[in-house]
Amino acid sequence: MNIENYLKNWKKRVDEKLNEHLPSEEEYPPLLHKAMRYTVLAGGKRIRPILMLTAYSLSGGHNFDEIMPVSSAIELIHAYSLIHDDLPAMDDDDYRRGILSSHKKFGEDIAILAGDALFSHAFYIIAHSHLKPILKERVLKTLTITIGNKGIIGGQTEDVLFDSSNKSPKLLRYIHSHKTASFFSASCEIGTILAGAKKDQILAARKGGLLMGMAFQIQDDILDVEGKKEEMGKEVKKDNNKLTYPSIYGTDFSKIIAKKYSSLALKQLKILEPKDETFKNIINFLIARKN
Ligand code: GRG
Repeated sequence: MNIENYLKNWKKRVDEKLNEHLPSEEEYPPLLHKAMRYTVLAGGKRIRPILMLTAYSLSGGHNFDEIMPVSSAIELIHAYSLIHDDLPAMDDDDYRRGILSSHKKFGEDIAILAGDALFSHAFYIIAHSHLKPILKERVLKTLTITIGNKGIIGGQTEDVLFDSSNKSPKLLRYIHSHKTASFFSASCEIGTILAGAKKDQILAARKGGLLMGMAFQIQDDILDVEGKKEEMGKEVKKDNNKLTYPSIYGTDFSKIIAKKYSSLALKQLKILEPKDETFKNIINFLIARKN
């Protein structure tokens, strides 16, 4: 399998759906809708929706039209987190996905509102999808725990509160597993739920996704040290004072830790792909990526 083509083909399909699911700029109020579309449609790897779709397909799901709204919702929530993460009160980033970040383009007020609107629109899309009520309920339970105080927001809270002077590996694991890996975990898990997979497959997707997300965030930390602005689409060396894997372990050992998480992830995900290597290829792609 050519993983680049696999990701490119899914990204195209995810992008088409996102374009459909987002409100048009003509709808009132136009500036809000312009800002919502701006960050979402600026690019991005669409890795979370693709993980959901891959887990769904490997678990025997085939009704993609029915489940695409959930993949759009996942990407809208991700875009919302990026907009808020870039704000001066958080990471203070001027660029995202190769263009000005939302608050630089539209001002902080509109960027905050665009993020908020993407968040609620994600749930609007799921509520109006044609999924069976029981599936909607299970998806919402997984998604809301993942993005809330016990998930991404909890992780981000500790991320903004502690800097690299705090050398606690436990705190670092909490931050990375919550602010980033939890969303990978939920994306994989939701794919299996939507396919009606068995309990052991759902659990494997949840655990494997979490381990993959850890490897992904460690690579993200490494790219902040070693990456190039042009490839990353945003400033690099921004995490100098942050609590990251390189700040505790250095970049070389961080690479070894990322590989370890990748192989642990693969062990879990093997249950979903006894004869397939899609997740294996995705993981290898993610830890070798340059953006
Ligand atoms: C409740 C979702 C939510 C957010 C509120 C702002 C915030 C709290 C959390 C920030 C979480 C965050 C942005 C973590 C960093 C994760 C990360 C490495 C993002 C980059 O993801 P990629 O590489 O980006 O998939 P693209 O642009 O390819 O989509």
